[in-house]
Amino acid sequence: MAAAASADARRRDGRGRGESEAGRVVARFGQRYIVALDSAHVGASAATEVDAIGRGRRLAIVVGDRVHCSRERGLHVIESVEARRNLLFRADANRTKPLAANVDQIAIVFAPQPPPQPQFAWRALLAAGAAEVAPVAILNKTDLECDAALTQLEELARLGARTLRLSARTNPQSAALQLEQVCRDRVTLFVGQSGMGKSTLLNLLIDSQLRTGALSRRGTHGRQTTTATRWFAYGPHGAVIDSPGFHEFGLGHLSAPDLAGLMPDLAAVSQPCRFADCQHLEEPGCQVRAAVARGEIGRARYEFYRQLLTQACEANSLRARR
Ligand SMILES: Nc1nc2c(ncn2[C@@H]2O[C@H](COP(=O)(O)OP(=O)(O)OP(=O)(O)O)[C@@H](O)[C@H]2O)c(=O)[nH]1
Ligand SMILES: [Mg+2]
Ligand SMILES: [Zn+2]
Repeated sequence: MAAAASADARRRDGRGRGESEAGRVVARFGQRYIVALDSAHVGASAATEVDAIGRGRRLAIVVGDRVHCSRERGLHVIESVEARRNLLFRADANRTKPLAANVDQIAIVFAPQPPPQPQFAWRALLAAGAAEVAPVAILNKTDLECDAALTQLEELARLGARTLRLSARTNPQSAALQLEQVCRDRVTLFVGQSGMGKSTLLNLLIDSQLRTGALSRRGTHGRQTTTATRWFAYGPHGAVIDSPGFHEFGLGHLSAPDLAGLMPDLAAVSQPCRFADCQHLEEPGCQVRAAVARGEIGRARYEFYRQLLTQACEANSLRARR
């Protein structure tokens, strides 16, 4: 069975570069990748994870990609990337970078300490909506005083996220059980600002011991403990992905009209605006602004929408100029 499966996974590479093996990109370090060859799922041996490079710099390769590799002088070379189901982006200063591909759900991890930015979770919810993946909001460190964080968790539930309250430190067994139920048979991308406990939570689920803040504080200079996104097979059908803490999801690929549709509180306004193409800015007869004035939509959420709209317009005009 195993031999047949791996023989199936091999095929002649169309460019005549010899045997081609299918696999999954599980990590990326600059221009180098780690690929778990499909044979790894059968034997579950670490030896079937191989180092690889991409064929040419133009081939965009992301953690989570399904790829086909050839072998050249002992080195695996990624020749092609299969079409992705979805792709998520993170944003740094002025650049947007791919984060991971082919995920089923996003686990947004936050905690009372370090103080979370509400906009991180808001942006994550939009990114999830745009990629058509389910959001799960996880409040970790419930052993700390967490009234404000609980309020945020309730808000995220109203905005459509499934929610969990966990303490990896004081109640690891319950945390593991709840995570297992959420992550089983699915591909779950764990995201959140640095120090929220993503790696600590993942250590409850998988065999590898990921570095966490407490273990590696000595000797590290940066603020992030996890430095690279990493895919781990979880059971026969699922995977969990650890990612380094980052500030925000990249949403520049969304068009202005998409934004309000992806915010459930704005989309829920029952009356249509006077103009069908209303951007909910200064237009007369805007029902979104009316709902803000009545207190049905929070001012912070509306300001967040305006900020995203400005960013989307800037990204669009940048694209148009290229
Ligand atoms: N009090 C408390 N501390 C926790 C809990 N879970 C994790 N921590 C601590 O929070 C710190 C950060 O944990 P990490 O798992 O490294 O956080 P991370 O989100 O992976 O951080 P980055 O890799 O930098 O993005 C460590 O000191 C953990 O021991 C918890 O449930 N309660
Ligand atoms: Mg980490
Ligand atoms: Zn409007």
